[in-house]
Amino acid sequence: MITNEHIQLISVSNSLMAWRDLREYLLNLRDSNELIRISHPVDCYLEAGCIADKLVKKGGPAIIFDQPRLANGEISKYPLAMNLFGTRERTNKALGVENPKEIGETMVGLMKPDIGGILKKPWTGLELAMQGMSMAPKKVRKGACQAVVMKDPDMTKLPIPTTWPMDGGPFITLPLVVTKDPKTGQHNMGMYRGQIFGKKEIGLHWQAHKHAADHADDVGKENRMPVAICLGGPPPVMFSAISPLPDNLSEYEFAGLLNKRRLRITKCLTNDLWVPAEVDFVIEGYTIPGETRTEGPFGDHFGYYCLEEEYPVMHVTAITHRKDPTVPMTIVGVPPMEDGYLGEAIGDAFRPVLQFQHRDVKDLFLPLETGFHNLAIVASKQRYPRQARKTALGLMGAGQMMFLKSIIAVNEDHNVKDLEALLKALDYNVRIPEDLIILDGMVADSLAHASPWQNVHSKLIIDATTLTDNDPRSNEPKMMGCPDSLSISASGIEGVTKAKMMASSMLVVTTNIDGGPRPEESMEEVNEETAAAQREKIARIRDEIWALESAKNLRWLFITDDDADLDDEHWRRRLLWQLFCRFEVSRDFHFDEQRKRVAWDATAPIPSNEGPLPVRRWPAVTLHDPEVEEKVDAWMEREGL
Ligand SMILES: Cc1cc2nc3c(=O)[nH]c(=O)nc-3n(C[C@H](O)[C@H](O)[C@H](O)COP(=O)(O)O)c2cc1C
Ligand SMILES: [Mn+2]
Repeated sequence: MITNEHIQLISVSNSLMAWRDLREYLLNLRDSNELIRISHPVDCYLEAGCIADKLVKKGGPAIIFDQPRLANGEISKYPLAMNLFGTRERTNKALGVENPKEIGETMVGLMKPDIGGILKKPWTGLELAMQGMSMAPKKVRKGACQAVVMKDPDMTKLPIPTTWPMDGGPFITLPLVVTKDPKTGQHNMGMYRGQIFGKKEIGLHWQAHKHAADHADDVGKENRMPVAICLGGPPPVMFSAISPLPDNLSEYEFAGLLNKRRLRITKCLTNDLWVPAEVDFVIEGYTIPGETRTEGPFGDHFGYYCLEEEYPVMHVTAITHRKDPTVPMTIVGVPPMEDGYLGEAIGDAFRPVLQFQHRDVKDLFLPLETGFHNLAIVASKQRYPRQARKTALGLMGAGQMMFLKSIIAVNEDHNVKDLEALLKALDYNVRIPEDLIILDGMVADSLAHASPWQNVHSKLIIDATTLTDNDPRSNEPKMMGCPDSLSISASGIEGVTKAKMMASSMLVVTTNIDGGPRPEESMEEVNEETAAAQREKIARIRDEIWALESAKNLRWLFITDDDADLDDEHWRRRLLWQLFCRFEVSRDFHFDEQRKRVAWDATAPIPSNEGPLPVRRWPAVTLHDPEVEEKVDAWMEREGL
């Protein structure tokens, strides 16, 4: 007889599997009813991505399109899979863990072998050694990924979606890009999207801060740089490509550790790179140092189209694949989306490692609504005055945390995932300007379109901890709040569409900016006149609110566009995105004369060079094509999805 306990055991062992390849994972999803197959033709152009997005939003299953229709109307020979990681549970299954923090705990275990303990209980050391061994990749002569060699390599035969209507073309959205350090030969595997320019040309979007860009800089002008793009493979191999690993840990070793078996690697046919042998596709080729091409636009993680930029071009020399390959892809855009689950898993997996290096960090949360890089909430120890600020500064320089725009530091017992608690901390603990620390001219994410310059912006640390008893400021009087009637008075101000109190010292108002960027289209040209009018309007609204008697104790004033509906059920989530993805600290933060309060301008800015700091082109928001969306909605309703 099978008892409940048995069932639990079976499901635990199921979820903790090591995956041989993508197929094994897909079969498991099928058997647990988490996969649907679509056997009628579906367009790679917009339709497949729209379906995947809708499924993610509903916490729905993974999907395989068996007949993906290519741009030329033909049906691709290869199935397209999407939404493989679209729920927290599915991501955990893909990683073979019950909670991603197990991954970090294992890594920390490897980083500090407890010598004393190992001597007393040798078997604990044995397990570590075993895990250590599973990290070394294993070279094999022929990989499953090379079972079939495409006669005339042609990228346009692969089912590669165009996910948003204004995208510059189809993009590989889950690529595992392999390069090697020209000096040491150490391989790197990073996920950098690839734009399909033609049969044999692919744009490689490795941002300046990433390992492949580092390799490219060291190649030397006279040499070609070998590159391979792998698709598919065991899910932990894919996860490894997005993981923010330290410089000295290779993704291949990490993939072995994650998947609890050594990663098999095999040599490419037309260059000397070694690639994971069990992936579904390998696209081999090279870049020519110095050669670039305009890449983008592309609807990206922040919910905006990425601005066009110059990026290297890969020339394809071979395409090989498994006998039964599947092409996995994703769609990114206004959060929440599938990559949100991957990002959350990264956060959970790497928190223990971060805490091992930064011992004051008690907890850390990167809300997916802010695209991960725009906000981190950090619970820090605060044993001595200003310790939390020290913690935040340390994190700003830790690996890919360098991309962060804002950190809110909170007390060590603060629940970092609780938005109400966060508002309370900002409301009660933050004195302006003393608790706002602004760092000008720092590293920015290449995707940060609100930054005044590409890759350079200002950073903000908000110290929302309580002061220690021995802090020089510890005898300051308590701060007061505002009456609720403030929102009513503020709504009456000309130009204010809606006003709402968020907390006793926090007010948010929405407005409509004449000639301002609309979500549907990007704004390419500077327009000094309308930009000046925008600045004036914001200043007027701000000053009139500040002048209200009921605003005497207002410390935070948020101003944003009225495409945010403050009456919507999910308005706070939406507001997080709206506030953090539209503002630049040094440009859009305004203090009053006594500097006791701040206005946070998060209206989409009009491009301009004449303001206090430049506003670059302002991109459109990722929105589905209405016709495609209607068709997809109708189809999903018919199918009961
Ligand atoms: C779906 C997805 C797409 C991504 N696209 C890019 C990209 O186009 N360019 C980039 O530099 N990073 C991109 N990233 C982030 C990198 O994969 C990530 O920073 C990784 O750790 C880089 O590896 P590296 O440190 O070896 O360079 C993407 C991540 C995900 C999850
Ligand atoms: Mn790397």
